[in-house]
Amino acid sequence: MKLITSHETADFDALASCVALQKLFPGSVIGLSGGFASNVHQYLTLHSDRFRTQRCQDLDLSEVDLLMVADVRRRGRLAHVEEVLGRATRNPRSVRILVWDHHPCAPDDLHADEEYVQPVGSVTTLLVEELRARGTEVDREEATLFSLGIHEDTGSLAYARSSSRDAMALGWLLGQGAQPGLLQRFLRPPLDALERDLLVRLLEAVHDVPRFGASIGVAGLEMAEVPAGLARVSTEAFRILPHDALFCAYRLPNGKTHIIGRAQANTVPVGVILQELGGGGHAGAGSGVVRDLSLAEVVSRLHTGVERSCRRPQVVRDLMSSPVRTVTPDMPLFELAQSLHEWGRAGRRRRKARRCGLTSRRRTSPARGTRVARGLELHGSPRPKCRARRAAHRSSRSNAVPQRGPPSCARRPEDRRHPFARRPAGTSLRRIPLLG
Ligand SMILES: [Mn+2]
Repeated sequence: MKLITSHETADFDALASCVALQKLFPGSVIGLSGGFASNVHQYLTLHSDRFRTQRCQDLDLSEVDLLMVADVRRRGRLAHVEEVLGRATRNPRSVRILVWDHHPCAPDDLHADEEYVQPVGSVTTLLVEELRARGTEVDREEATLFSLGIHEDTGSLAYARSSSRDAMALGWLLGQGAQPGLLQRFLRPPLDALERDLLVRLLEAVHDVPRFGASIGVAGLEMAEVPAGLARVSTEAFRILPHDALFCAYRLPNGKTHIIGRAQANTVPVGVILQELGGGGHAGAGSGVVRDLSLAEVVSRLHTGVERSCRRPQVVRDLMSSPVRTVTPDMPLFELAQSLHEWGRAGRRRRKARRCGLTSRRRTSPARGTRVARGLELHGSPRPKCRARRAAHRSSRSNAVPQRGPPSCARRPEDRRHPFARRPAGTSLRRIPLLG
């Protein structure tokens, strides 16, 4: 038997890629775990006669000699075909395994005979490209289902992992008669009453991860009953909340905890964090199921995963030095320079009447102090910004100074004795009279 399968809780990308594989391998059977995302379940209720899937537990898996796996290659997410995988490990000749996937590598990846793994937004894209290359006919229903797969996994080409190949596959499918009117109905169906209640509870339960502030949120909920669309409710909460990433843990009455993670592009590696809890996914979206842990333990493990995988955002305090020291405007510069040296600080607040400002060790350095003492404060000739103008300015100054400048000012003996000559009391920094 040729068996096609995908991950548990099949989404549209999983179903579409299985159907596309069945076209490439006529006579094969689609066997899944039996769990579907709510919108896929709704779609199959209407199209079960057109796209037939079976539950693996209803199939005789001992007859499988070719196993084709789409949209997943992690063994942990393929418990429903563990019998076949175990047989392949013990006796590799008894079964061939082929894999089509677009997820990043994980430690428990299958060792397949052939692997077709490409970094595209949706694995359906890879199979649509193959169908197109072989000139296989695709009817309207198939084109619509394949479009649903690509749209769902790429967020209608809005997710960061979307590629031009996904867009080209969608364009080709439209040409084959895909019905865009059905996309909205199945991709973003309205929430039902149970899901709306859950959304309200979820929004109230979200708390910020300490040290990460409002950028990462975690929520843990005990569930008395399970609405169908946990993933949809989590996505909706993520859309409403201001967080860059959101992790929702739902502890079900059967003791399992479902975790769903969502993140903005290039912020939090959701897939990596959920991998540590036995789940998986991409940088922007992932999920997992945890058994044998209380809700508090799951939430604590999520916090630990975030701490380990994310860098805390820098805050203003990281750049500030403390304690803040102030000086009075009438403090002589040489005293300030000495204090700065003692404090080991480069910058200092400078109070001037009612205004506050900053001064620095550089501004009170001996060289500058000498210039101040000599009355050569820069307000007379500001330094030109452009390099060429600076060179011209330097040469004009080097020519002009010998004739123009008072020869005595640089040679005053008290200047040499102490570079920070005390300026007369009552004069401000910008009103130093020329000495000499
Ligand atoms: Mn996928």
